[in-house]
Amino acid sequence: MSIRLFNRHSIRTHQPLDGTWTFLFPEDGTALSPDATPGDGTRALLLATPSVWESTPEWVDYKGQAVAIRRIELAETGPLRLVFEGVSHTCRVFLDGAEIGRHHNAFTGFTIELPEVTAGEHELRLWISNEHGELSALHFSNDYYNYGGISRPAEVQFPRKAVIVERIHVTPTHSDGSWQARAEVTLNNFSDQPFENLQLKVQLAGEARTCSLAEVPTGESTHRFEFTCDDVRCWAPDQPTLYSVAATLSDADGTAFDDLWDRFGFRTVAVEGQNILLNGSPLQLIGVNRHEDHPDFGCAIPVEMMQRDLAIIRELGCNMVRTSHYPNDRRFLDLCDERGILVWEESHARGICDGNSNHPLYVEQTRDNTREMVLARYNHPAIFIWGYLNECDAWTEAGREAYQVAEATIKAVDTSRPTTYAACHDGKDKCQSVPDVISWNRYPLWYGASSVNEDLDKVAELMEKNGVADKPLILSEFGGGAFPGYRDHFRKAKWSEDYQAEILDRILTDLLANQRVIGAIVWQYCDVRVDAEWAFARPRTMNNKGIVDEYRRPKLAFSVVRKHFLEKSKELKYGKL
Ligand code: ADA
Repeated sequence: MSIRLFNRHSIRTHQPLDGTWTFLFPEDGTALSPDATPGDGTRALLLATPSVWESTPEWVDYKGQAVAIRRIELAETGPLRLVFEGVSHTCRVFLDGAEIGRHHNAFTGFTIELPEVTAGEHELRLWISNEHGELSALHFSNDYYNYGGISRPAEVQFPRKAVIVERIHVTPTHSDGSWQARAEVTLNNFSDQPFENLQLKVQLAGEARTCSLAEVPTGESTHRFEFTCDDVRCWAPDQPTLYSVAATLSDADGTAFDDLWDRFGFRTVAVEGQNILLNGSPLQLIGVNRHEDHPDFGCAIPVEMMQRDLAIIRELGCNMVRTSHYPNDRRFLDLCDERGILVWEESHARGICDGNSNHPLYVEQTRDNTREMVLARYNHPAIFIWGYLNECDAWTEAGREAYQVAEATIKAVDTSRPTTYAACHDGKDKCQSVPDVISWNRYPLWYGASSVNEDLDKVAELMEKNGVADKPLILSEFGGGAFPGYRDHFRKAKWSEDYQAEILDRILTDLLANQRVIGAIVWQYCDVRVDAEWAFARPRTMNNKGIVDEYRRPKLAFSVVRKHFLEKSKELKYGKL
């Protein structure tokens, strides 16, 4: 399995780390030492990855620690790089018993570089925990489920030297009738010595630039290249044209020894007054909130299922998807780039308030997760906005700090896209001046009796009071629950498919006619598993507000939303530059 949907290297060799790992679980309790061995107080399970252990009947409810073991082979002594796109949710990595890395958070990837590993077989071990508590401020008992396992693809790379192309960030701009692109190439020298006399070549949309590097110091170093690009087509939802960028490292004699390829699109995003402009023209967003969740796969959604989700989302008439409430698998973002589906990509957080925001790691983990999201996902043209801290404590000291840190972390890496967060705490919210775009989660006719127009009046009042009335406004969540198959045409009781369909009809009729709101994002695409502690308000221990159920079978509301979105789509026009 490939960690992306296109080739990223023609020189650097790599092998998937997917396939069978031996997972060990404790016989009793939930604690397990990283050096646990089969049989010694443990129970073993062969698990093909990417996957989550909840996809097996025996471990379907397990919250605890596990150890995953497999062997890797090196044909020659040399540098080694391990790439994990997502381990859920906290892990420590060991090679031949020695700890070589750690990572927190299921939804961002991490890498481990070793300058020299000897040829032959080695044991790779991951200690993994999906527990709630001291390890994580962001993964706790929530309105979605925190799974355990190697949930996204992984690979081992064999760089020829201990200096590699780490990443390329491409920023397209448009002026005087032509496209320009800035490529920032970051090198990673993971040895303890500088490398001397190297060459770095960048190819972008058919143009090439080369520079000589007298010295590449230890750690990361970044080099900038500017391109003017004639005869390129812009990326737009109805014309999702993608281009390649590649960076190649060579010795002074021109022998190439490392490369990295990525994809990007020529398009601009800007905020102007109450609008978000894509290629200079105002965007109107119609979409769904989607969790990565499926009864058979947990959060480890196979690429075939991602394609199916996007086909259903397209069929619904959407032009965007919000990755509520965490950074999504990059293969999903690749699919969105290719299909022209706009993405609100969000760093990991949902409802961190009251007790949860006292966690000592809250701000630090928010910063790390947000930074990892932006660094790894910078080039996706489909991402038009970064989100963070959905419904968190925007009124406490810790909360305000987290909001400011998330915003600053994004802007330190990327000023080419706007930012937002989904608010819900009415008069208490004190962070509305922080993001570029205002978003509100409202549940008219579900949690309250008010109509969407009454709710929008309330939002307008809050925006005025907070001094943000001139910013763009998105309704980032609205909807209601329906127990799949429960029909109640006459009474239309709460939890019936009929009631859900009716309220979405009423909400969308008013919302899509409202000129002030530039985005309508239904909560939510599909029903999802939630933590057992949420069962009191969540029949089936599922969040049942999906307009398709957990197996993607449409509820009555599906055709209602589709009717409104298809009608609205007729008005949509996308700017081209
Ligand atoms: C919130 C939250 C969602 C979900 C929703 C609901 O707005 O952002 O994650 O919990 O409420 O279903 O009540």
